[in-house]
Amino acid sequence: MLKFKVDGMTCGHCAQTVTKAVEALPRVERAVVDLKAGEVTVQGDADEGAVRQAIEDAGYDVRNAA
Ligand SMILES: [Cu+2]
Repeated sequence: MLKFKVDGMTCGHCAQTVTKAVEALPRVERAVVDLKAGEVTVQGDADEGAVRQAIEDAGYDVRNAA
């Protein structure tokens, strides 16, 4: 499981965008966005760099692994 602190997610639409982008990656079982905490939890065996990149490409800032 991977966990990231992500800046810029403000609403349900953002959560949906990030969830879709991350779940499109290989070896991701599920992505869960916690809007209040500004966190994204990724279940599965995904590559950390690939997840980070997908979130950045979707337009959000990954601060660090939470
Ligand atoms: Cu939004």
